[in-house]
Amino acid sequence: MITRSQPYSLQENFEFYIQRVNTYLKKIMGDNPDAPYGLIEPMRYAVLGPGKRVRPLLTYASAELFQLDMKLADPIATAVELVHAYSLIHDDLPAMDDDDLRRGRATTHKKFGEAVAILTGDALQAVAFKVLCTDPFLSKNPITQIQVISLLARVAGPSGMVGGQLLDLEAEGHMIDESSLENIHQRKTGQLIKAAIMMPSKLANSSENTMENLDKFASNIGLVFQIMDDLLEAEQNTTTLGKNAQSDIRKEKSTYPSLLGISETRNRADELYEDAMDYLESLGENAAGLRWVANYIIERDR
Ligand code: GRG
Repeated sequence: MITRSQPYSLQENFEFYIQRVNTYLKKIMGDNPDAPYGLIEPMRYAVLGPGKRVRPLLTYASAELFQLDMKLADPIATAVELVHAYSLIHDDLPAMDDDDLRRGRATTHKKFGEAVAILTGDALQAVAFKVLCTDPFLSKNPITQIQVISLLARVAGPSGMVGGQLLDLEAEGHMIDESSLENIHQRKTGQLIKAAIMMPSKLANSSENTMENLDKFASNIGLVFQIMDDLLEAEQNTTTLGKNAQSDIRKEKSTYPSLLGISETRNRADELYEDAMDYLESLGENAAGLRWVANYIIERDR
């Protein structure tokens, strides 16, 4: 029988979950005994910095929806954050977005050098998959464990995040239409966010209807996340964001604000958010955590 082992619901105490994933991330960072210190230090720097932990929060909220034991959610939340941390390191590299500020601090390549930053990203991606493959709780059901691992591999790979990054690079300096931009955003950002929500569903016996509604919610909220990222970058200052505002303009990237203007972009995010909320409607009270994180995503200021 699967039980809840956490004392709080997410919407009542999201900080509990942030602490929970941070504890797990710290433990995992200390769990590479043969790795050179020259790699451990930048790995810790990139992972344990002050990120918002939105993806882990979505994983825990989704686990709440399915009333899963949170011990099953820990490795998923950790793995998704490790893949995210790796993608930020590589995204900031000179060959990519060439940014020097991330989470209010020097980017990993600025602090440790470019070669070490590349290797740090590579190492984090491998550690993410090691966590999922070796976790004792997930390993109790190898079939669902493989489903979780496959989903993360798919969204992180050439059809997902890496493919999205390539399309994003190719689009620099060109004006693209809204559907091409949505395709890039979904691959580059949306799919990992969606996976953070859908991976716990692989461990639950849920109806087709629940899965369909959750899937649509997850697609919408993944896109809302990146549209809000575009909007914040256009409107917010560098200090609040902890990364360079206006970086998209410098790179001549198409963004929702550059295509639609600020107020239409806000409307688009609101519409997608409202639809996302409608999809959650049928999922009942246990979806309260997902509602809370979705609301945070659209209300956030950084
Ligand atoms: C293999 C060369 C190579 C690249 C990997 C870099 C990459 C593929 C993909 C980049 C995907 C990417 C970084 C998308 C941006 C997503 C985004 C909005 C990041 C910011 O997320 P937040 O706001 O950050 O959650 P914090 O710092 O709070 O964790």
